[in-house]
Amino acid sequence: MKCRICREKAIIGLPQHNLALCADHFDNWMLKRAAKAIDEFKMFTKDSKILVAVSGGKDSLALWDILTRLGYNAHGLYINLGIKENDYSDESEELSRTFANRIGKKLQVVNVKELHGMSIPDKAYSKKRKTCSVCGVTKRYYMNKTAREGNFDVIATGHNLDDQAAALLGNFLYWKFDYLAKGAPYSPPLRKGEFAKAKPLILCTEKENTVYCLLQRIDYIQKECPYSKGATFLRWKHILNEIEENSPGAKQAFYLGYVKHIDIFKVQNEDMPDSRCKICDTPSWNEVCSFCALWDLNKK
Ligand code: Q46
Ligand code: ZN
Ligand code: ZN
Repeated sequence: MKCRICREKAIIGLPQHNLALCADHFDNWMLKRAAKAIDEFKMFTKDSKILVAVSGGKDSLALWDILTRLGYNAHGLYINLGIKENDYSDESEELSRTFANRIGKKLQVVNVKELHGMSIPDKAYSKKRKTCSVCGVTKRYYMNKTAREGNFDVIATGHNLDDQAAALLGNFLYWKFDYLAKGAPYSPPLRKGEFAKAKPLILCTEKENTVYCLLQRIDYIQKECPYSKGATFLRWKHILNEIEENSPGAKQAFYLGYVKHIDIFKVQNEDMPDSRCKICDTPSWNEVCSFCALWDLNKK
């Protein structure tokens, strides 16, 4: 297999693009893929202040690296969830800090247990709630808070094409309209106090992000979060991989086709009240937002 551009030995085949590339041309191609997504979906500009949600995994570290190399003003935020299993949280924090030092960028760290006296899994147990739901509410809150306090313009996350397409398949199968309205590559803020969310690596696959990290010698956490992705999600991924193998490009066509028609699902979000949480003053449907209720801030 030879690189389509220079005819040297290719290190990766990209059948969905009818392409094979050597290390140098693949590296260049990844930068262009991210730049294309940023421009095509009007995510941000070189003047924007970007907060990258860093988990220590390959997707978010590849994203931070690519944005920095493209000349964007991107700072990192790492949220330590206090997950002890497999030393997951401490190890991913360490890798995120090491990477931030390497690229000379600022990494802000929020430690949930230090702030609230309890880790995410312990909170979930005490509230009899699913760990990922407690995690989601908490991460969202701290991402918005950090963005607000640091005067950021946009929050960028490392979502890749495989994960987005698998989530989309699951949401379509069960017609989850709420989620179908939220899968865009770029979501502008709906109200004051909220932030735009961008997914610059949305055109890149998991494999591409992994190869990028290997080539750039980015040390990322290889373990999955112990609470991650149930069997159902992995099944959707597996099914899409089978389809992709026989029809290269199907995964991207599936996701981009949805993006083109996403407005069909948006109707439900139109009448958002402009109410705010009486404790933290962030936009909220209820008097007390889900974060303040979860962490019992209304009782203090
Ligand atoms: S980090 Fe948090 Fe994920 Fe782990 S606890 Fe669940 S939501 S799986 S992206
Ligand atoms: Zn080449
Ligand atoms: Zn609140």
